Amino acid sequence: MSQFKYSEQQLEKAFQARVDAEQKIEPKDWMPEAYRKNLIRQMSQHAHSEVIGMQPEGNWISRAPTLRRKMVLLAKVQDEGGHALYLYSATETLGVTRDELIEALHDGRAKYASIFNYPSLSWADIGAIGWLVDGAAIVNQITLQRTSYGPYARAMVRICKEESFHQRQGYESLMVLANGSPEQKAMAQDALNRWWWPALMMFGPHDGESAHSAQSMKWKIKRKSNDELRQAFIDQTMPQIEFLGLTVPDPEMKWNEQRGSYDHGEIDWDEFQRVINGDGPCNRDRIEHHKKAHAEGAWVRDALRAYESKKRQRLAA
Ligand code: FAQ
Repeated sequence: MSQFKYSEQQLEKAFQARVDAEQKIEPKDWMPEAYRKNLIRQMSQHAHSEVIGMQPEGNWISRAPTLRRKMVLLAKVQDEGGHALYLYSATETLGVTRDELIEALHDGRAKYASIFNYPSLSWADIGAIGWLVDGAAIVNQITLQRTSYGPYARAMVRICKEESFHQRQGYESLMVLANGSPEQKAMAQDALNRWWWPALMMFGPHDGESAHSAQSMKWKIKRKSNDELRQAFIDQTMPQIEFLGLTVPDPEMKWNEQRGSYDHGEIDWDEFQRVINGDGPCNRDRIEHHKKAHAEGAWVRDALRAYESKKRQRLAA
């Protein structure tokens, strides 16, 4: 079928019909330019989040309390780098280069998850990141396994399996602290106090304030709304907090019998806006660190390119 025979409107109608019929959109299929751009935005920001997310955890690799914990943490941080690779590769299928994506991260045009702009101050934070941050990420990513763009959906299937291990190891690590000495239990509570609200912010603004949601839901890029996902995360995490014997840092948190769900206090949206606009506790450090690591890795990229070009020359000869 030649697309030149059809008007833009007809193509858009056929595209929406495919999306509505739950057919996956693949890289070479026709797609509205705004769909492509929106996907590049969301997927690249997701990739950047994975890679910047390595920093707060990387901070504790050399200080992990036991060899076992160190091995698990190393494996987890490596997994996050792997997730970024799947996601950057999937984004590149939309006709954008890795260099362009990194440039947008470095000059502040592309965001990454707000949560990674908070510092990891104690060993308990590593458990809290696995339990709450990966836990929140999974709630969202499970729904993204059914996103309409094929390469993104397939990347999510593998990522979710790995994130599930991350979440469990985080919870197990916090369980040890919560059942340990009074000092250890206090560390676990302190970590929960500092990571709880930022974890809720990961789901983005309220649905009414969410700029992209309506269109993204229509195109089935997003399958559930920001508020729905946040509520699902709260409902699944509250019993886990109770099981640990810790207290959620939200005096308004209350089980609502009628709704079969928890009511909770309001997020500090001013803080959220500050953090996503570059003014959180660690934004500058995170980007500076990434720029430095990227510059230091230039020789690896050069070597790979030289090797590729030699290989091509040999093949051509
Ligand atoms: N942080 O209109 P919406 C992980 C921005 S992976 C920063 O609602 P949308 C694994 C948003 O970009 C975590 N910015 O946007 C791990 C937009 O600005 P823009 C990452 C945020 O896209 C664990 C504006 O606000 N996961 O943690 C945030 O429809 C441990 C308006 O918002 C994903 O990226 C935020 N929290 O919904 C790694 C999942 N929220 O772009 C290491 C895929 C909103 O116009 C260690 N992404 N903004 O400049 C999504 O599902 C969506 O993009 C949302 C936001 C739900 C994040």
